Amino acid sequence: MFKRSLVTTALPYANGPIHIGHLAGVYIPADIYVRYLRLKHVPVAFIGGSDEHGVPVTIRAKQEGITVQEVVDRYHELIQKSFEEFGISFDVYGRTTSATHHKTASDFFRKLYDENKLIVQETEQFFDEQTQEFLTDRNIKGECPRCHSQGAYGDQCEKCGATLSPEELINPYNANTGNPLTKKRTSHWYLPLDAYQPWLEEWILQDHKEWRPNVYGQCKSWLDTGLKPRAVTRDLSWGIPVPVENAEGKVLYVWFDAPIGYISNTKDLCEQNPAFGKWETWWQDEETRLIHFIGKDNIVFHCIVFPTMLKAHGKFILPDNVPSNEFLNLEGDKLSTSRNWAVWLHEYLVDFPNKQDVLRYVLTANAPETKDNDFTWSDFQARNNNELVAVYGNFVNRTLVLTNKYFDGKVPPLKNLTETDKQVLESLNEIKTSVEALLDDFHFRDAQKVAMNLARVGNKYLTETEPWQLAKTDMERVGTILHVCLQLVANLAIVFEPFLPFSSEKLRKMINLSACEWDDLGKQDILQVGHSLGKVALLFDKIEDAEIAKQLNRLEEIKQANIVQQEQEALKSWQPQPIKAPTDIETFDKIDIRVGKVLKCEKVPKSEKLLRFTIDDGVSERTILSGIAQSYPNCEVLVGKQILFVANFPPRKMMGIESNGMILSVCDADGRLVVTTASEEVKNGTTVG
Ligand code: B3M
Ligand code: ZN
Repeated sequence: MFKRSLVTTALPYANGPIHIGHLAGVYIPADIYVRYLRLKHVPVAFIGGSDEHGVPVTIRAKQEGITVQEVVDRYHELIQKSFEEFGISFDVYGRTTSATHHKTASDFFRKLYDENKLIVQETEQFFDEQTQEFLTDRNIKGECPRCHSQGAYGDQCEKCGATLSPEELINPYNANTGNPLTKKRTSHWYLPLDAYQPWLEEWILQDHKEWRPNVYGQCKSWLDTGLKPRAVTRDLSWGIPVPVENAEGKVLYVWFDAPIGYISNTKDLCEQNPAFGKWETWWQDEETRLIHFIGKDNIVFHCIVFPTMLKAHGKFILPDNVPSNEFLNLEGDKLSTSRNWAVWLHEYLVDFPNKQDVLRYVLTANAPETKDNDFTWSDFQARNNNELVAVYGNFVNRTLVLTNKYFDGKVPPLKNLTETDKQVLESLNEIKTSVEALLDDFHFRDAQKVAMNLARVGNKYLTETEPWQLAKTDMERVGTILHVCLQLVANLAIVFEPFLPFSSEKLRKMINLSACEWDDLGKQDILQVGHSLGKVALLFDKIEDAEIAKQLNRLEEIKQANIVQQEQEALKSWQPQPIKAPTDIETFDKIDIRVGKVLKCEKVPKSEKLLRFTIDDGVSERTILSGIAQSYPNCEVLVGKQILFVANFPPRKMMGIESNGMILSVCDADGRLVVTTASEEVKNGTTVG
């Protein structure tokens, strides 16, 4: 079987900081897994790095008015620091702008090219005549054909989540300049995925039935649809130049070079640290188990495209598993870097210093392993206060404080076990096998739950046996109870080590347990009688309501800012409606449009949209309802103004009020409705025509 594990995590684009979605979806599960393997003494290489090519970084450079190199330098450093701070224990964290990577990716392409494993195809692509550049999906924006929001990207609408192609966008334009686009022919190299379809079907659908249902299902649906050749080059200036003749202005497609980054970064690791041996052992020896941790939007690349590249190349092993999570939402909305809808790791640590493990705990407890999940600040607070503080921390603290108080901080002897004591100790029997079985299957949530249940058992035992009461009469009994509790505490320090490494280290110091031996997990005698404890401190602290309110306020401000931004987006791409089909003057004449004066204007109670107008129509007063309330939050300003209205529509009841006519208004580019009027004061009741 396998002798070693090579664990990779998706390379985040160096176009912005890292948020909780990244952590929950990829890096925490991968880190738990790797820490667990290390504790079991399985040789492992944990590979991470930044993805510094592709369009996202170039867009960021344009937005910030700095060079692309400056963007990737800035964010690579920030991302790497965040990972370190949260204890993501990479053996190497590389970058795809490194010399090693450029050479590795170039050579990879060149080998496929030389062996005729790639094909050339000419297609039409969107082109900006003014800037003389081809536009990739992410650089094209327009109106979403599904939800009709403005500013949808050529590959995806961030508003409704639809996957799009730029052809589908209504009024596509260059996202950076706002220029309209034309089509132009260009040729590219393609990986003929279709040629590998039969092999992929066997390798995935037959040989990897154990993959998570979401991963297996997505692969199956791609394969059922039928694979097509995929372009592996692009017309761009930022990236790895295509290493063949007559390819000026073309670079490797980011999704071609980025996964090769796993190989390049492994090369750098082995170069820097001889303990890891030769990189070829990690990538070319069948006894290495390759595991890719990714988010669900990366499944096709890691299960179909990259394996096909590896297969075509011929010298590499293939992934054995690709544990992929679904998405984490934030307070009910999709996380988004561009809309700043996120909890950024570097900001989190400013507000919650030293609380890395709280976030690790909550994100694992609520991990989107089988379906999309929601992160809410109230759940964060509840899990901290009710689980980490009230169960785990409380149990540990009571145990250690009582041991200090009654036994001078030394492990007391175990005497005359009762049935309860035995039952509690027996709960240790299963812990190792059950946590291991879950972790081996990538069920991190459930594994952490098992660990937490051990703390629950301890907490309940302590509460029920009340050693502080017994201390008045039976010190031997108190000693036995605390002895049992201390063994649980030691087990907790071990079992939580992969999940909550900072707290486990802190706890090990408190109980004076120098090394964490996974093999000790489940043992009832980890701490010997007479063993001295260390200094006791609180393992977790309560999080107050005010801290949560602060976070919710911040999100509310972001929401408001996004609304403003979306309005500006809409203005940028606004175009007049096409002229309607021809009609005639007779048809127009049938509509009786008149001038009237607003005598009263008020909001209709319980309606968000309706305003109730009382109009002087020149003959009498009439009531007209109009759905423009959102455009006139201070509708009194309309009183005294003249407006235009349709006078001969039949009466219509809305919200129990009869409306006699229709107020005419125009819709501005940002969606605001503006009432119309004659350019000078005229008699009420005069007609338009
Ligand atoms: N940078 C996309 C992403 O961050 C991409 C992953 C590359 S993994 C080889 O979702
Ligand atoms: Zn949409």
